[in-house]
Amino acid sequence: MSNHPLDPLSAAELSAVVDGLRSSKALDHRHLLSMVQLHEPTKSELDEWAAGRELVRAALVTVWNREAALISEVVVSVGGEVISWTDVPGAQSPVLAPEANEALAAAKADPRVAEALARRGIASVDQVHMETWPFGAQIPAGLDDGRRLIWTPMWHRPDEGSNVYAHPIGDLRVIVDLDTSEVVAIEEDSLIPIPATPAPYRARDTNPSVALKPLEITQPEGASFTVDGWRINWERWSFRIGWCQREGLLIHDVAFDDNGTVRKIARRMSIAELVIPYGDPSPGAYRKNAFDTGEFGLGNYTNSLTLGCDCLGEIVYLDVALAEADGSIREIPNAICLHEEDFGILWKHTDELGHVEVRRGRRFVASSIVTVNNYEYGYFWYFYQDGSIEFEAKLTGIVLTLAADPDLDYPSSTEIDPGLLAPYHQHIFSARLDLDIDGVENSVLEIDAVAAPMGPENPHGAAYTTRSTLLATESAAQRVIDPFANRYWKVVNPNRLNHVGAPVGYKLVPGHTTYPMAQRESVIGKRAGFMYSHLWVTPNNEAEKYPAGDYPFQHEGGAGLPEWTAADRPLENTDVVLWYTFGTNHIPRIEDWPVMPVERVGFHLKPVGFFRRSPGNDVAPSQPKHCH
Ligand SMILES: [Cu+2]
Repeated sequence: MSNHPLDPLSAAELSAVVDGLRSSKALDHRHLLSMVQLHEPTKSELDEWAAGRELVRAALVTVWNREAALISEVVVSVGGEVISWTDVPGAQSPVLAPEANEALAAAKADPRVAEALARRGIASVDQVHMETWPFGAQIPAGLDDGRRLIWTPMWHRPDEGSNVYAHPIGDLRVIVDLDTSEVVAIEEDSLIPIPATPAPYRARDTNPSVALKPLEITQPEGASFTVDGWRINWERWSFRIGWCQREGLLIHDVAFDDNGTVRKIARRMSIAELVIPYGDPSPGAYRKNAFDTGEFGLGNYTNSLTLGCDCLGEIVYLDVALAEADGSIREIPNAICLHEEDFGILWKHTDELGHVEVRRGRRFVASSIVTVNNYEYGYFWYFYQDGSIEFEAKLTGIVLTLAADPDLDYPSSTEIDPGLLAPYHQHIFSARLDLDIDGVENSVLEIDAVAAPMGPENPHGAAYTTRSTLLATESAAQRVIDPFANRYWKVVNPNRLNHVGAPVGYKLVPGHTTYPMAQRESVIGKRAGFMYSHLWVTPNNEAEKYPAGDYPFQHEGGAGLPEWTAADRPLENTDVVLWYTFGTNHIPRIEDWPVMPVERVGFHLKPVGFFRRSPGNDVAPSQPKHCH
């Protein structure tokens, strides 16, 4: 049994939940498990639990009835007792692995597909890599009758171990009904040559020769953090690691020990959605607008990490477990990597007498990597000795590819090898940040730097000040970045003043980000409406977890943040949640091929008036043998 209500569900608990559902006869051959997540306690339930009240630990099981085309949300205790059953009419299940496999098998078994491949010089469907993609755009006329459909981009695999993405089959796609595994359409365009330039990247094939001397990270006295179940203590930080089949890595209950006073900073932080809109209108590209979190369950694709490769140094790994759609339990060893790393100097000053003070900085890293088809996403949470927190997504893997019709122009793609295109696209993340700065009641301010025109207020022309605007309602709190104004957003606790009488706070500092290129009235624009503001603020509601709604698959759009915030709830001095949209506009480079070097996007959370001094000044100097 678990020792904390926020611990991820263990393999044993998941088994008991599935067994309980089966023995209650609630589940039969018609059902698949879309998602099994911890039924997270609310803030008040957690407070009651901390005060000694008993709390029923339970799973939230999303069940898909394939015959009735019905989603049900079922709360099942980890003892296997069904607590509640709620149907969600109209909701559609994300793509589930058994369905995807059956759909691929149906596509590959269809003789028309084999014939079409033969016309392209491919003798066997075994030499073809097909993927199942949701319709991220209009479903073809005649097929748009509410069925759950996927389509199959495909690539030729000339040899075992070939990089298939070098060989897209640009003129053939199969559309399959996910629930019945019926091939409902084969889309065959006029022949486009299959790009032929191989793009190997396995060491076996490339014999890479650029090598450096060994770099060993050793911590002879051990690491400076402790892991107690899922709770981490490092330096003055404490927090809990969470994990979920949908969002993957989560962070709970972040606090900082400020000279003996443990001060709350965040209750729950996650990357609640990731959507990748594609910008090439070509037949093989325009529908590739996938919600990797909401339509697939990002956590399902979590890698098992390896020491010395994925992570270096004194590592502690955490294992996770998940329930597959058929109710079997899968464990992922080494799913989450915990370690600390040197991060250069924390601060330094040489004074007028020549005296030097310098501190080396270190950071704690909690990370996890997923592989979703062609792409890898690393989620890295960093905790620093100056009281700041950073999230960084590391994007790597292989860009999606298209075959070029020699008679056409492709203004929305990069040609990376002759006839081989990488379409323009954006990776857009949504962070859900339930911050609790010294308590749950907080307000959010937007801070802009502003310069007055030359005149009595600005006689020398160089004066500037800051303008602080309270984001008092949900409609007022839908904001975009403004680098020219050095804009940031500050979460303050108006009930807690610092030593100079200002409310204590943390600021959200935007990093590199992007703005959606898809039109708002497009299918993806409607479905991912959250993309059109970098910041949203909502009053905390534990039922509001996913910015594009709980069920984005084939959704008509408008769900999630646009829907909730239409209520225009007040936000002042209340329990607020910040939603930060960030990402990158990926105009593929030839140098992103064949495997893209890591691209980084993210944001910082930094204390502003939260501490009395820089917490970095409490950091002791390095020992002399380590600092000559
Ligand atoms: Cu990309």
